[in-house]
Amino acid sequence: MKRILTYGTYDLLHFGHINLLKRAKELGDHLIVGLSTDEFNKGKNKQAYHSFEDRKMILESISFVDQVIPENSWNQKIDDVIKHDIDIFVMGDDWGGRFDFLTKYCEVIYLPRTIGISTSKIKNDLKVAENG
Ligand code: C2G
Repeated sequence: MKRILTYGTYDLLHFGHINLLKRAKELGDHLIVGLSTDEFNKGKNKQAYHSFEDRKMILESISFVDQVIPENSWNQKIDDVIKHDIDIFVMGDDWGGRFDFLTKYCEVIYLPRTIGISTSKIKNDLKVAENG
């Protein structure tokens, strides 16, 4: 039973997010997502469109997401890896190297980001479309 952990804001869910979660789940049997709280997002200079509760409900509806836990600090990853008995920590490679400190506790894999999509691109494209 391989247990996988990843983190993110997952706002305005798009195919880049789904590609990441799908590939993460394919690495094991149980996928846990640490979902950034609205408070934590402030620290990431992100203002999510959907609230934490709504983003959580959306993620929980994805068949290959097994569990969603709150991410409310940069410093919870080691505790989460230990507490949830994680075998593999996965992030998109825009985070390449940033979480190598976790290699003491579990395998760390950075997966290639999906090119051409992001939540900020969606927001910008909608703004341009609206302004004509
Ligand atoms: N992602 C991706 N391809 C995209 C967009 C996002 O693979 N086109 C991946 C990111 O690399 C990340 C995950 O999808 O692994 C979630 O992305 P965000 O919601 O933007 O999360 P982020 O703000 O990067 O938060 O502690 C870690 C942070 O909470 C990560």
